[in-house]
Amino acid sequence: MPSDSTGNDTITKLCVIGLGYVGLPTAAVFASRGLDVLGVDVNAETVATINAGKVHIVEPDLDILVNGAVATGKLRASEVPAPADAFIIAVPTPFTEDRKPDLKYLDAAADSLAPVLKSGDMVIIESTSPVGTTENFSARLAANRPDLSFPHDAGDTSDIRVAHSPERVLPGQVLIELTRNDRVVGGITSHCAERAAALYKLAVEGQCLLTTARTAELVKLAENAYRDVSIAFANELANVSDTLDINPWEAIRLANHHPRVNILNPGPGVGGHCIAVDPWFIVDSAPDDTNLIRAARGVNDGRPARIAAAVSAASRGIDSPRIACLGLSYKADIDDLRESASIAVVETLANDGFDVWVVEPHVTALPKTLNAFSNVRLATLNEAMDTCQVVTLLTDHREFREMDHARLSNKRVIDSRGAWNGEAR
Ligand code: SAJ
Repeated sequence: MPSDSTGNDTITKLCVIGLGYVGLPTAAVFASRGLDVLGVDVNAETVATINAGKVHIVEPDLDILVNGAVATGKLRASEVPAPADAFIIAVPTPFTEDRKPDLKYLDAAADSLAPVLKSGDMVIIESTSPVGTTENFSARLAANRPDLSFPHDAGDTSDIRVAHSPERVLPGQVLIELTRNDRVVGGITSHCAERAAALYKLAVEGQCLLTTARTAELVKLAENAYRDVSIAFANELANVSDTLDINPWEAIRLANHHPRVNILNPGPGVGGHCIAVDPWFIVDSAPDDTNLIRAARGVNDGRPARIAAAVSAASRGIDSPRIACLGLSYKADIDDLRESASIAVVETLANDGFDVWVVEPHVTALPKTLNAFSNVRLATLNEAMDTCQVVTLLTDHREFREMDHARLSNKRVIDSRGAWNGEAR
């Protein structure tokens, strides 16, 4: 690897492993800064799509960036890693059915990149990870490559540097947040952190905040658990308000006039691949110290059943009720259905035997779990509003927020998001 005037290694070749919601934008941003970037994904279709200058995920402006990077030859994709100066790992870290971290994709990434490592290289994990993962990753690489030294046992003089720098980007604003957000960079040693920060400084306008790998791992988990607990508080207030027959959105709006109070918005539950998952990584690492985090998960996971029960109650007395469920994605104005609480509500209603008309403008077919029900169909907003006596707002897409409220006048309405001014609950 070449060195700069200070004797530090310069990075010209980058390999990004995992080309999903985080990896592909990251690869494209570094390519746009002039690095030679190889994106690696196990999915051959994804690789072919990117090499054709196209994208397989919906994210504002990503298509233009990827297209430009591929056209200039700065970005290309492959199913296998190749030698580079630095490696960024952005593979999924889901949880198992019993809510334990499932690190099989990280293990596979370590095994696939180990053969191409050479002295002076840097490896950075961006995937959200339980505390200790980066050190274990370093040990796994070492087991694959006994000819090289690694920082978990060789310290600052190691041949390879290993760091953790969690992604913190918000879907829908990934390219902006990728460059503008501050970046936490945790090294197994301080030298590892400094070298990883030098890479990010090529693309990041925000600050690079240096720490240890273990702290960086906890920071990311803490951010998402904090948001989960905050949303759980709002959802618990909605449950309380329901019992006491109070409009929760009005109560929260009024409470938020206090200068030190900022309660979030209740909803049908917490979806997405991060906030509904990451808190369990903390619980798994410290089960006796995490009562609050666990309780928050319970409150949020209980919301879909609560909303479904409210829909059931609103349908009472109607002969063969038809239920419109507006929105399936986990939050507004995106197409991502992962862990969506809206889907959980529809599933419960379908299991209860209701005739459910789902409206989701961002998809062309129902997900498999809902397709299995003969009493659930995908409909247009007009079809659902013309047909159904009960209307449930589950995901507050713009189309629904801006809908003419007069269309709701003869309906029984459950607004799980408070998007229609909480005028009906
Ligand atoms: N939600 C509510 N009420 C609210 C806010 C959100 O019910 O007041 C719900 C949403 O509808 C959704 C869920 O919570 O179902 C999560 O949405 P979100 O917008 O809070 O977060 P994500 O999952 O899209 O992205 C989060 C972000 N983390 C934080 O804000 C701390 C993002 O910065 C992370 O990069 C991302 O997780 C990740 O990849 O970990």
